[in-house]
Amino acid sequence: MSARAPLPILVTIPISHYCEKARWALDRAGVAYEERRHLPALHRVAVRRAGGKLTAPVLVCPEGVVVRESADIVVWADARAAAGARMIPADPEVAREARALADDYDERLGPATRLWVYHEMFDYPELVHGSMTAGVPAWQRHAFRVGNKAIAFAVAKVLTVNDENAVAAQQTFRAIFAAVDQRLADGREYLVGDAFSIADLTFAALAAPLIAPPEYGVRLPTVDELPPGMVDVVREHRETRAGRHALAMFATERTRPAAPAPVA
Ligand SMILES: N[C@@H](CCC(=O)N[C@@H](CS)C(=O)NCC(=O)O)C(=O)O
Repeated sequence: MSARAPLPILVTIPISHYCEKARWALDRAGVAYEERRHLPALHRVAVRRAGGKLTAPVLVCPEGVVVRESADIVVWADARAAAGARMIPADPEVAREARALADDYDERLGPATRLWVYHEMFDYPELVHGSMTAGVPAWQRHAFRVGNKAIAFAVAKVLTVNDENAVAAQQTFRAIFAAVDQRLADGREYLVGDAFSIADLTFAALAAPLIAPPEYGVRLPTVDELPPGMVDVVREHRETRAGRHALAMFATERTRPAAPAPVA
């Protein structure tokens, strides 16, 4: 009887939208992996041990390769995907356009939605308790119960979460949504070319805090559960063309995992 081959390990912060992007790409490619989940701030030890720098996700492949950026994890997964599940378009010109859009969402949309959500959720730890702690080791679940304020302060300091930056973040994501709205105005089904690509995946994953998709890899608060400062903004963004596109990508393209349950 042969032993099961070791699986790639994905080190994550379960609620993180960059980590959702990596899970989505691996799930879509049908790659089985083991997810090791950690609380923000506490993730740094695991990320460093895995050979990463400071941020999650990090993918550690059985052959020793370490992939430290979510965009590179998408490329790694894409190389293992069946023809109908590819995320990098075959045509080099289309691929260039899709990757340029994805890079822009990585640089501007992801940080903006994250900062805004941390700002709005700061006083509501009980709302994110489930998504923050889903699948993390038991001692971290306990740490969140007793130390969620300290963790929130640490994250707020690293990300410079304050009122002024929350306003700027909202301007950034509104501008990106407006540009995506415009791109989709001709009725196209996908952001680039005629198939789902890294551009749709990256936009939808990093827009998730503004659209609360039910298919997200961990359970997010529903729209009706959101705090007062968020609910109207989320309702508004779900109704935009860009928001509807992101919701549709989650509904139709967010393949469920081939992976075993996360290891606690
Ligand atoms: N460019 C990175 C960004 C990832 C990122 O910012 N991850 C966040 C979680 S949403 C993180 O680990 N932040 C914690 C920290 O910087 O300490 C990628 O695409 O993988």
